[in-house]
Amino acid sequence: KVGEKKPLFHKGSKAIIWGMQTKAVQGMLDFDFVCSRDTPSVSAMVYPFTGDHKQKFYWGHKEILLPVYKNMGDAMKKHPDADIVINFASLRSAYDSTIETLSFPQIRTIAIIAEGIPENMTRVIVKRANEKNVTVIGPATVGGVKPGCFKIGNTGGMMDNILHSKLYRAGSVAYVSRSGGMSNELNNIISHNTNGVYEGVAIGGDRYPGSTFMDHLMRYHDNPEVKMLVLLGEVGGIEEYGVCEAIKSKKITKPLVAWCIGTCATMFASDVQFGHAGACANAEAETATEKNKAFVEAGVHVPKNFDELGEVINRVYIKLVKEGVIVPEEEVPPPTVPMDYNWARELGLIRKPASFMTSISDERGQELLYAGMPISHILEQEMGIGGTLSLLWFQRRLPEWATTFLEMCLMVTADHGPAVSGAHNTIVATRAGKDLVSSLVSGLLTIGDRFGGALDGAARQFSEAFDTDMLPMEFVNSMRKKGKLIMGIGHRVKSLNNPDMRVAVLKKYIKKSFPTTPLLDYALKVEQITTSKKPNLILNVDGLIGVAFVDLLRHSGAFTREEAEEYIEIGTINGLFVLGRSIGFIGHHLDQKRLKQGLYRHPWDDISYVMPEHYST
Ligand code: Q5B
Repeated sequence: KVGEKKPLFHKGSKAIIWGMQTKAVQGMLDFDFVCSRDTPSVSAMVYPFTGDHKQKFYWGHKEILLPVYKNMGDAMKKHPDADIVINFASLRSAYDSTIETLSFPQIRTIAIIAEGIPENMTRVIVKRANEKNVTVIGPATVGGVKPGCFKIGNTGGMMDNILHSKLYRAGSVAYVSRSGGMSNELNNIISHNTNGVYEGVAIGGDRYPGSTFMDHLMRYHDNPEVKMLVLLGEVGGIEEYGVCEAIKSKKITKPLVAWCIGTCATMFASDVQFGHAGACANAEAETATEKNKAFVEAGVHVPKNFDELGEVINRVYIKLVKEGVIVPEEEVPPPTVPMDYNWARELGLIRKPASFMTSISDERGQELLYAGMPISHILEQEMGIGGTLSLLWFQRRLPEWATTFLEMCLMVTADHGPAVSGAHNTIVATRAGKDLVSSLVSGLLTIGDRFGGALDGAARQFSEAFDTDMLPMEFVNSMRKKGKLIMGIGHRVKSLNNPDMRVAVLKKYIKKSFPTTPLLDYALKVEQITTSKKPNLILNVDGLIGVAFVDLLRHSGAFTREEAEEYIEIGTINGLFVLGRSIGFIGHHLDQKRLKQGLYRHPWDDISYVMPEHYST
């Protein structure tokens, strides 16, 4: 099977990937590109959980599309040149998908990445694969790599590692290891002590791997391009003794450097199970120490410890160079592969001005932050809606008297019955069958200068008059002269004779709790003048909140004067009415739904139809 003449991987190898492993596929395509392959090594992906579609990948600078099939049969039919399957299925589905893969004769190699496949199932896979002459790499492996030709999935790591270990071109040393993680270390050691890796396979950490050390060593041995062999075994199993036998019987004659990791197991009083399922010595012969001894006895090049592995590999390599067995070739720089943006940013190699800025919240970490404060603290400290609003609108924690004021504003503006413009619109929209958001928005869009949206205007007009030392009477007269209404003055139904209790309650609180209220006092003097003309020209709820808010911004000590002016300038205060009244609008929407109110049509007798006279009959 594995030892057959045909190489497992070559520069034209094509694979089908089982699983939506886009990162691994992009890694393979980048590897192909840096190896100067003409075409991508991935033909298609199989993913039973979505319909057939295409996924976008990079081929160097270009974007390409790779097909994804729901059905493995379709992938095989459409890509008859693919002879490798890299199976990223989870341990639950890896068995079934591998057995299915084995039913397609075009597939000669299967890499199974999943860890934890039950051993009895692996043995069935191995048996079927052997019957069909298919090489299985894994399970529980990262795969393998043939520099300059093909890499399985995530083998070799990121591009910087691939370049560092010169995996873009072939060397003369072939290795086999159990561990996928350690195969990366071998790439590093071998590339720095020899002319590089010819091929490397990690057979996986299970007790019954799909292919064995000997399978791959013999494959390498039969390949004239491979001049020396490296084996990295580990504690557990007796595979290594087969290799020793092959050396003794001269089945393997190429120089072999070998080491079994896990020698520290002897330092423990009891048996040690290392990370891999198979990495446990069930007998003395399975210990790393015994296996290393056997290697020495068989005449293998064995370092004293893992740290010395590179030196020993280098010694053997230098000897082969001196003997002329290996002729190092001149280095040809590989093509540049554009670096993945996220990776480059992680490495700190690039910077890019953000197209989006925020300074109020951050959801990226373990806990959501409002203006830097973890949400758990906000709840623990019972900061309430007022505290939350102060963090998200003003990026600071306002004193309690201020947050209570904010909450009172939201409460008094929450609703003012169904007759006001906004609530009416919400109700009409709801009765026309609109959903909650549409109905709410329909009401909100009514808020403006005349209805509920006079808070900012009042804040601006009153503070401008106050700051320019205008007497209240001068202010009223100047507005009349300009033909402008004073924002925050006047109400349709509330007046001196029918006082607005919302305004009364709020005013009482403000006078009691605010450190000072110069603008409110000024506005009350204006109100005295306007109400003397008409009793409904009171300082209304918008006006009261508007001017009191300016007093809060200017005199709470929480804002600089510039910040206070900026908040007035950018139109902050209407937000209180918008937020508060949303509560009421939602209430009206739900109410209409609950009352099963049908489509609203305005009664004719409530509309005065005034047609131009010349059209009347
Ligand atoms: N006159 C609110 O007007 C209203 C004057 C004025 C000088 C003024 C009007 C106005 C400014 C905007 C404002 C917020 C349209 C109101 C709110 C929330 C609400 C609503 C609810 C809720 C009412 C009669 C005479 C005329 C006018 C003069 C009127 N306003 N002069 N400055 N501001 N205010 N909006 O009653 O000589 O006869 O021609 O626009 O603050 O929206 O409950 O309904 O919670 O939902 O229709 O409370 O005041 O008065 O327009 O017939 O005017 O008074 O020039 O003088 P009215 P008009 P003249 S709170």
